[in-house]
Amino acid sequence: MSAAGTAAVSPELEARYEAWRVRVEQALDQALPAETDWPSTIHRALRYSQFAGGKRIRPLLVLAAGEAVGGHPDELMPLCCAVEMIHTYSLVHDDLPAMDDDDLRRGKPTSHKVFGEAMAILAGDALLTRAFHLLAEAPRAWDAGRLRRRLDAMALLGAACGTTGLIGGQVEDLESEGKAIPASALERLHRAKTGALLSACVRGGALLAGADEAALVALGRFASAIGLAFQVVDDVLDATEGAAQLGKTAGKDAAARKATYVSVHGLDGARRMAADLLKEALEALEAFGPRAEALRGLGRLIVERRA
Ligand code: GRG
Repeated sequence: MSAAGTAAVSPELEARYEAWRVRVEQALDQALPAETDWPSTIHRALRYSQFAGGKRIRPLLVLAAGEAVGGHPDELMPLCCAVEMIHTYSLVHDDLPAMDDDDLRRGKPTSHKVFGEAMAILAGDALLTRAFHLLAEAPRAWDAGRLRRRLDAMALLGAACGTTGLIGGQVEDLESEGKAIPASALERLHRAKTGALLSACVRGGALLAGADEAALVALGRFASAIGLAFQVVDDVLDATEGAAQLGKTAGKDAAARKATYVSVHGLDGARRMAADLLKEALEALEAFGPRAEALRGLGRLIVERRA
């Protein structure tokens, strides 16, 4: 994640994130079929969106959460790829004419603009399918404990993507367009649409790294606060930044008369909420000491980002 214009994290920490990003890019490249593999159109389409940029915040959360409880990045790489594939699928489908109808994503024309609607739908489906396929490819030699952790992480991720998570949030988002909804409904929507997957990254990374119950509870508190803060900041950015900065159409929420943290709480109110959520998130990490430094930095970047 670029922290351009902010001093949210030290140059050393930013260099560590960059090294993690490189590993994630390589793992994603290996996990997806080559463009030339049959049937090449769908492979070109899914690679187009998967490698269109993006801050890779979700895999970084997986790795940082794993590190906070003493995990090794190799064990976490399949989950890193899976969450980024799922995230990309959700963006490809969200941009479709039947949903947000957007032309620009990550600074490039959206998938359906380049490959057509049918191929964009299939590219999203393929990324979602590959995410769970990859996680199911656990080596036969693994012991029962390791397999159990992988299965638990898959279940956690499945729940985060389902009708009470990502999809549920998207349903409520579509149904609430043009309506005034109470602050509690807005929070539920955002916790499902954005928070659930972010939370699954943190809890899933910690779980795979062998976290105990107390650590999982504390990291769950961090994830819950940071998951909501992410969307509060997204609403602020949609209202304050331009398309060149965001890499997507700006001001869409207001144009679609969507309830957002800015429309419900005002710009200053939304900014205050994001700062309070960051404080809450950082408090949840107090017991982890220096091992949670990468996670703390991601919390700060999420709240202080400009794109
Ligand atoms: C279609 C099932 C389905 C769900 C769509 C992801 C989503 C739900 C909608 C996209 C619009 C939106 C504002 C989603 C909230 C999550 C969000 C802010 C996504 C953008 O995430 P970033 O900033 O994007 O991490 P990059 O491009 O950096 O990966």
